[in-house]
Amino acid sequence: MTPFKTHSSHWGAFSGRVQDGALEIRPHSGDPHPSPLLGNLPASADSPMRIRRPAVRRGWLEHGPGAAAARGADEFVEVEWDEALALVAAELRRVYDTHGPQAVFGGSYGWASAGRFHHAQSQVHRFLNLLGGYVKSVNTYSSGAAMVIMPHVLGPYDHVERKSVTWDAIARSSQMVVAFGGMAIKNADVHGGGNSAHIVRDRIGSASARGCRFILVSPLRDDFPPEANGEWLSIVPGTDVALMLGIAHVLATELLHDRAFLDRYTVGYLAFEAYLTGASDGVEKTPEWASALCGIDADTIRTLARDMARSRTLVTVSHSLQRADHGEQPVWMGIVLAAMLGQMGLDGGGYSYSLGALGNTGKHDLTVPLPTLDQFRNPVADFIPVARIADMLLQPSAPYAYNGQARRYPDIKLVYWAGGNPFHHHQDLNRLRAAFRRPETIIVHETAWTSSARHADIVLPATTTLERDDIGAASGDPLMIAMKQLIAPVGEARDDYAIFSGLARLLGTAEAFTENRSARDWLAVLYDTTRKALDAGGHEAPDFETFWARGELTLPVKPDTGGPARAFRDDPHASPLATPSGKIEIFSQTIESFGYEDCQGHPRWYPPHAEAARAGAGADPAPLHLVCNQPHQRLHSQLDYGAVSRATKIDGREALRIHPADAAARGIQDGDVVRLFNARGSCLAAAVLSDALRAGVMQLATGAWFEPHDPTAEEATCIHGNPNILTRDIGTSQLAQGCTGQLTRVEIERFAGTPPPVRIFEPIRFAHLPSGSSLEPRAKSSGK
Ligand SMILES: Nc1nc2c(c(=O)[nH]1)N[C@H]1C(S)=C(S)[C@@H](COP(=O)(O)OP(=O)(O)OC[C@H]3O[C@@H](n4cnc5c(=O)[nH]c(N)nc54)[C@H](O)[C@@H]3O)O[C@H]1N2
Ligand SMILES: Nc1nc2c(c(=O)[nH]1)N[C@H]1C(S)=C(S)[C@@H](COP(=O)(O)OP(=O)(O)OC[C@H]3O[C@@H](n4cnc5c(=O)[nH]c(N)nc54)[C@H](O)[C@@H]3O)O[C@H]1N2
Ligand SMILES: [Mo]
Repeated sequence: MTPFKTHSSHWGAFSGRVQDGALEIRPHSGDPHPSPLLGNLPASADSPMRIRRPAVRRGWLEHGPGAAAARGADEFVEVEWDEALALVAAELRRVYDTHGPQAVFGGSYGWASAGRFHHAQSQVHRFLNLLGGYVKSVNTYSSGAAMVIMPHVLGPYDHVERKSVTWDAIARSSQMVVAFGGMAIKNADVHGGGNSAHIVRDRIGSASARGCRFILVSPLRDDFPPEANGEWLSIVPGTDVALMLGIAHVLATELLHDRAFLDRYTVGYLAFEAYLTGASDGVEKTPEWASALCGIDADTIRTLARDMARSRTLVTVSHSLQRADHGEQPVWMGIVLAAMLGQMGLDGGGYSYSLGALGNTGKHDLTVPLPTLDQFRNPVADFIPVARIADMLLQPSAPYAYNGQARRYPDIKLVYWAGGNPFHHHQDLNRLRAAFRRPETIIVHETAWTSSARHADIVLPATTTLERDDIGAASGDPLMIAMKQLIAPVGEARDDYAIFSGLARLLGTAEAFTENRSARDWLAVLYDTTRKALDAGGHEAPDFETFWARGELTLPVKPDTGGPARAFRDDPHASPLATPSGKIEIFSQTIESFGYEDCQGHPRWYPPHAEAARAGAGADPAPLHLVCNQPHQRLHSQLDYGAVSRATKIDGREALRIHPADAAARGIQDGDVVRLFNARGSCLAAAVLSDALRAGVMQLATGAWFEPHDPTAEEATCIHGNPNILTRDIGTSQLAQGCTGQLTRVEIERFAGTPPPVRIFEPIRFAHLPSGSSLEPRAKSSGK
């Protein structure tokens, strides 16, 4: 019998072994609710989707670097590693020498895999920094709007709003949790870097058993676990700010708001109240006004407001709410609502951003630092807000606004991606396809033939964590795990570290990049940061070999003291917020001074953008809301070819949930293949009728691998069911320029005729160049 070895992943800690040729996985014994997503993992060992050898796009081999309409439609040619590394090194040298580091985009956004050393982003950034740097990206697709507005109004992101409220406090003290966007249990299944104990379900269950009410504000009924015994307020997507304003109006007019708290801890309430009452714009934000927008009746809003004022109430705002038009507003308005209730800093009350979206948020902080690879300094100052990638590639040097700055897009010649899938994460994929035709060269390290790999020029096969040793650790997770290699590298796949080391040797930066250490040497070196801190804190601090042999180590956590919100409440002078005023900014002079019409001095209701007309659509070109949320069956696009994800497909197609009334109006039945379309594109999916949705709302999770029916078409249809062919590629506002992919509007019809079969998971067919043809790229073309 092969022994089990410890390992970890974004879905949780586990141990694994190969038995009779098959990978067997057993969740960590200490995990009360292991994630079903672990079931996708075995596919990464032997799927035909794994990239087995380096491959180069045929057109790039034949014509050299340059803008290329064929990207995404061309064939690939498999090459030897030596050849691939030589091509990449020569191309990097050419671009750095001719155009400088500001022509290289190395943002490389994405989740990659757990593991502190083989973390793809750290590796690619360290590597590119030694070559002279790269244009980076700032903020995330997760919380692009929140990360920019928070520092203006509440303090640095990930400080007050995510460090103050724990699950223990909720289980102990909350009487009401009003969750805008819910706390879908599927989301807490994952945490970047690891999640060794899935506790959210139990904590919600014990709070509920104690009598805490959980109010779900969402267009979907299943955005709470059953343990919450939740009360569902079925809201029109994109209208939470209107509902919050309606609640605030009741609090203000019935004098249920905490004036003493507002005076002591906030600035600008009166300017906001003038908006609430209509004194400043002529529109009173009554519950009736709110109801007409958000679809929740006025009396329910009134009762909710009164209940919130009389209970120990926690307001939570999900990531999803701000991944939409004017996404800054619900984040800010949620803070204002909580401030009016006056409970910030009280046990189980106040405000928490994105609680429930990731498994470790709301757990206790660690007291020791985690092992972290130094990425060195990036000499290039230029950056883009992460979701502006297509704008950047399509409009070099075009001006844009961001957080008070007047900026211009850089002119990018080379794109380097390791550990992310832009053809998963970005919006309006037809526009992204056009953008990806522009650079001279695109290099991707991938484990699998994702759509991003298929749109690259040079694809280098990376190992997954199963094929290497690493250290698993994540913020908020007390277990550090020895991630031991479980299987041999698949095909000729190499670790990202080995790939970059090979390139660094050709480019003369090997000594600095590797510091003459093997991967195993690095693990011991990185581990030592944590070991030293443990030792200094008087904790057990085993040496690396002891940790490795044991397989895991429990790290110390901070006590539950109420975090920065409690400190601020206890003494706002000694522990001010890191905002310009040191207080909660209900009115922000800084934001007002930017002069943006789409994000002004205090939170407001901004109507959503209208949809453009499209041929074939009725009077309203896109009458239905489409919620494009996170998938329960996988993490983003990762392992969409795994068993758990594929079991949820219908004839290989992604399932779309539609309300029975909307289906009936269009003659759509359960299991039908449907076509969704709007002004940007179209996709097929398989209809599932469900009354867990508000009528007028459909839901298609992200992550089905993009499969264009005709990869050469100007406007491609995705026949697999990727919603990002439909979403809009615009920023949240000029303030944050965040991703707005969560919501879009569409029309839907039954697909007439025989639907094309989904073939995205069939093995790639490689081209074979005629013998004697040179692998050296010919004379390079002129570029754009
Ligand atoms: N419409 C819409 N779009 C969205 C969202 C939405 O709500 N709606 N949500 C957004 C959010 S919040 C996020 S975070 C993004 C997620 O977007 P991404 O993080 O880009 O998505 P992943 O599928 O996790 O991509 C990670 C990639 O890294 C690869 N990988 C894994 N391990 C390794 C490794 O060791 N080395 C290398 N080289 N590669 C590796 C995987 O195969 C995978 O392709 O999507 C965003 N997109
Ligand atoms: N299983 C799984 N878990 C994940 C991920 C994954 O890919 N798979 N991704 C992880 C990542 S990277 C992130 S950033 C987090 C994201 O965390 P979130 O952004 O919070 O997650 P989503 O599932 O996209 O959205 C949560 C819910 O918000 C609701 N919602 C959508 N629009 C509105 C609206 O306008 N108003 C209201 N009130 N509700 C609305 C939807 O019904 C949706 O189910 O999830 C993490 N967890
Ligand atoms: Mo995310």
